Amino acid sequence: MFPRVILKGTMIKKSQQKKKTSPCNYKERFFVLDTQDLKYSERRPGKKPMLKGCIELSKIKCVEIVCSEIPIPCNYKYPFQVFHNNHYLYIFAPDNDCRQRWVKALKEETKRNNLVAKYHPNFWMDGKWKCCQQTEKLAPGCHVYDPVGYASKKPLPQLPDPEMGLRDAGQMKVIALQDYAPLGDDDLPLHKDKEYILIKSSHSDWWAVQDDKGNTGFVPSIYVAEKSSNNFQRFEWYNKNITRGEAEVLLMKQGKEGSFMVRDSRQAGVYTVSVFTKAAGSNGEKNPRVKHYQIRQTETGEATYYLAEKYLFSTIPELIYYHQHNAAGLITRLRHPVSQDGGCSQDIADHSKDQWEVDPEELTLGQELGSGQFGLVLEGRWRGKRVAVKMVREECMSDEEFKEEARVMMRLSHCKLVQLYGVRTRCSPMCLVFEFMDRGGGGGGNPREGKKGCLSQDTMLGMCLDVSEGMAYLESSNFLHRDLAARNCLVSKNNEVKISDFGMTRFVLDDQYTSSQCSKFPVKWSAPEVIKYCKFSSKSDVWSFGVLMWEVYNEGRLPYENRTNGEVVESLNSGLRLLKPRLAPDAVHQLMEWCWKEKPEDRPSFAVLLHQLASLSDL
Ligand code: 4IP
Ligand code: ZN
Repeated sequence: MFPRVILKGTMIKKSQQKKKTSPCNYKERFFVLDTQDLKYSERRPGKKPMLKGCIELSKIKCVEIVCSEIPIPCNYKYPFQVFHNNHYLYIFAPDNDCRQRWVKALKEETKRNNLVAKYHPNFWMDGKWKCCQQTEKLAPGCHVYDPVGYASKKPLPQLPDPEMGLRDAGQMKVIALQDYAPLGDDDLPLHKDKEYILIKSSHSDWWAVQDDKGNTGFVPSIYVAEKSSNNFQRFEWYNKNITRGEAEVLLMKQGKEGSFMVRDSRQAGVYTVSVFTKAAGSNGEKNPRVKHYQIRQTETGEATYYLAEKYLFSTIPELIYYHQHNAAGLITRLRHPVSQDGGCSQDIADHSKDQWEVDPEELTLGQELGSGQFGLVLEGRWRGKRVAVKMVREECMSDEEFKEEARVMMRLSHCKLVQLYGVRTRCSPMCLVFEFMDRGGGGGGNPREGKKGCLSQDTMLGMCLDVSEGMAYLESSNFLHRDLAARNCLVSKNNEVKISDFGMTRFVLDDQYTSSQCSKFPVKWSAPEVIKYCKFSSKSDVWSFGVLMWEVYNEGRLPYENRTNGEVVESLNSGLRLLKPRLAPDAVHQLMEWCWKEKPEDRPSFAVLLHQLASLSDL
């Protein structure tokens, strides 16, 4: 019922400088982390502490230490970062232990969030990122983000014997798996992802290494890995001595969509990814099975590893990390690592269920309204309200994942979004209970169903405004739609539009729909970076919004009507775009073109689009 306190303590924070005019300062604050928020207050002698800031944990997208050579301008010297709501909060801990405690606890509480794939290991300073020199504060990160901090789970070994001298061991290179702050005078600090020369590895716990400035010292051997070899023993998804058959047994036993492991293939030096799926087989029937994919390697180049499709990576952990977030040709995303000894990691606590569980007694089902991505849609009644109930066919949806996310989705509430009221998971089939959209007598339609020539300029602009309003809300909530299109919007009888199915594509199990190379993928609504790298962002939603505006001003015509997906990709690559709809005023067409800029950062945000559309409607 009440949030539980996890950590508290005094640290220094840098002002987040949310506005251009915000001052840059460092203030001592009393921080409290509980199961819901990270709060900080000012302590005033003899008075109650005054709350200065509160960050909802669900809004946090990255927590990591900051590695920097710059002198720290305050008394506490161990910085870490919290990236949330598009702001970077830098906090300085008094010592390394304290910093590790906070980072670990914060990572633990946020690991199921919509996290960044990459982050910036160094500070944002004087208008640029010290790590990668990018000059946009919200530019994507330059280092792979580790949401759990696997390496840090391991305890440190006993300190090295000072008598143990440094001797030459050749020119083998190692890479730091994480930062290490020296404990003794003989140690060398490590900076994650930096290269070091290995000088001596005869002692198994402490290795002597040399950094790029020629400094030498000891570091814990578990904190570094040989550069060339595939050293990924430390990952819980890697099972060394396990056969194909044993892997199948273990994964079938888990029986969870997307349970996976990496194992040695029979061919020496080759690795295989084994993954469990319930998705329908080629005959359309539900078919629980384990699929095996060999990790392949190209002959040349820096990044050489790939799995199903040619997304190339320079290391296997990077490849696995990518496929943990993108199916990209696999039957399913790699969802739950399974290890020989530990079983499957992470299950959500049961108590969180009740918040969104719909009591079957309160729900009555009525006539059929249509069918959607996950199965039939029925009309229903729930707590005196008319509702739309989506029945979910089991093989269509990754239900465990969805249940985790339902909590977040129910918190999204806006008059331009079709509200999710709750989920019924305890009976089969699972069903999702949504707000009902009344369109006259019908069951709620979409903008494409309107009769040609019926829509006035005001109506069309109004529809675009409604959608931009809903999307601006999603954008500010850091939530991506990923499949914005007229078909996913509903129109009420007074032509008010609401957005539906936001975020739902993440739970679709049909590979034909989730891989950009496949037939059902909505290529015609997708930004180039989504087609090429499955890179979703608010700005890729903006691209889709441009296509939606085009649909509205063509009164529901299909974009690129007679062209195949392949042809569309080709013409986008050569810089061509959809043509100006006859009914669209120049100003509206200019907005569409703005949404279709090649580079995501050149496209407007939804906040800007909303503002622009609103000013057109005032004319
Ligand atoms: C304030 O400066 C404080 O540093 C605030 O921190 C900070 O808010 C403000 O940043 C900054 O303008 P002054 O006290 O000199 O006005 P605190 O609330 O801890 O005192 P953050 O957002 O960093 O907590 P802006 O960007 O919010 O203005
Ligand atoms: Zn960077």
